Parts: sequence; structure tokens; C-alpha cells
Amino acid sequence: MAIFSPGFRGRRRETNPALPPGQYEEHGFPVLTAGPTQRVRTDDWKFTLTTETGDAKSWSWSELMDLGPETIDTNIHCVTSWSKFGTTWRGVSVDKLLDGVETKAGYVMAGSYGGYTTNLPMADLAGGQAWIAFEFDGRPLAAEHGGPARLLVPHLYFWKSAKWVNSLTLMERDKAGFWESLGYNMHGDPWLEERYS
Ligand SMILES: Nc1nc2c(c(=O)[nH]1)N[C@H]1C(S)=C(S)[C@@H](COP(=O)(O)O)O[C@H]1N2
Ligand SMILES: [Mo]
Repeated sequence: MAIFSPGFRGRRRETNPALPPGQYEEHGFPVLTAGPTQRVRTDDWKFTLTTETGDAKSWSWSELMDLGPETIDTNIHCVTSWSKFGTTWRGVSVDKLLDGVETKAGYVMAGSYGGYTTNLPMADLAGGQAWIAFEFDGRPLAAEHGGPARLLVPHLYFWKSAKWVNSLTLMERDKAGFWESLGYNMHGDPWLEERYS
């Protein structure tokens, strides 16, 4: 006597329109870090944006807060094939950091405390698609998940969301970050399954 009809799981997956191809829904929040968890006090935290011509602009924690944070409700997708629905964050839009910055750069390298890097097209960072996120689920973002602040770029695979982010470097030409130099995709759109290069 069959309790489950054959192919039940597969059909469920295919009929969930919020799940990109090859992904499953995760209810926990896995921690994925290459290297040690960084512990950065907000008093010591500093964020720097550098343009392709070398102009630099920095923000302290309180200066970041003054930029006007917003609430973000979104799904996230890890390249290891878990997706998590309905996550709630608070963060400052990257648009606010780019406001008034003179640039023709098409690409950006995000850098983190601890040395992690990941590259993204400018077109994926600007226009209300990316945030410096510092709260998850109504609480300060845990260090394991990148607190005090991480990049949040939910429409790309989650390795682009650099934890402990502390810099954005604008680039004329694309350059591979940490995982990208090991064979991961330069773009990373989960809907196109851009997992590897
Ligand atoms: N600084 C830093 N950021 C990082 C990583 C990392 O190793 N170091 N891993 C990336 C990867 S591969 C994923 S899937 C997500 C995982 O975030 P989480 O641990 O909050 O789930 O962080 C991304 N950001
Ligand atoms: Mo990942």
C-alpha cells in the first residue's frame, strides 16, 4: 500500500514557482563560511567604497545607520541547493552608498573582514537589489551569518552576499573573487543555474 505516490517530492518541487531549478526548500539557516567567523565590534567597524579612479569614501557604523535603513523581505538561494523563503532583514540600500559617486564602472568587488571577496556586475548591485544588512529576523545579525553587517544580494546565489563586508571596489573590468577564482560563476543567477563558470 503506497502512502506516498511516486514522484511526489519531485512534483512538489516543480510546482513551487518560488524555487529556482535544482533547489530545495530549507527551513533552518545553515552557516557556510570558508575560514574563521569574524568578530567585529560596531565601534571598530568601517566601510570603504573606492571608485575605479581611486576616490574613496568611508562610513562608520553610526554614519551607516544615518543613511536610512529599510526592511527587506526576500527569499535566498545558496549554490549548495538550499533556498530559504520569507527571510526578513534590515539594511541600507547600496544605492545610498553609490549616491553622488562619479563612476563608469561596470563591475564591483566586495571585500570583507577576514579577506573574503566576491565580484558582481554593477547592474546587480544598484537599483534596489542589494543592501548592507545588519538585522535578521528582528535581531542584530549574528556573527556566524556575517554580523555586524553583510552584503545582501538575494537575487543572486548567496555566495555573492559577502559576510562581514567592509568594502566595495568599483572596477572597469570584471575580476574573479574568492569562489569565482575557484570555478564559480562570475554572475550567479539562480534562475539561470549560473553555478559554475
Ligand atoms: N566573508 C564571507 N562571506 C561569505 C562566505 C564566506 O565564506 N566568507 N560564504 C558565502 C557562501 S558560499 C554562502 S552560501 C553564504 C552563507 O551565508 P550564511 O552562512 O549566513 O548562510 O555566505 C557567503 N558569504
Ligand atoms: Mo554557498
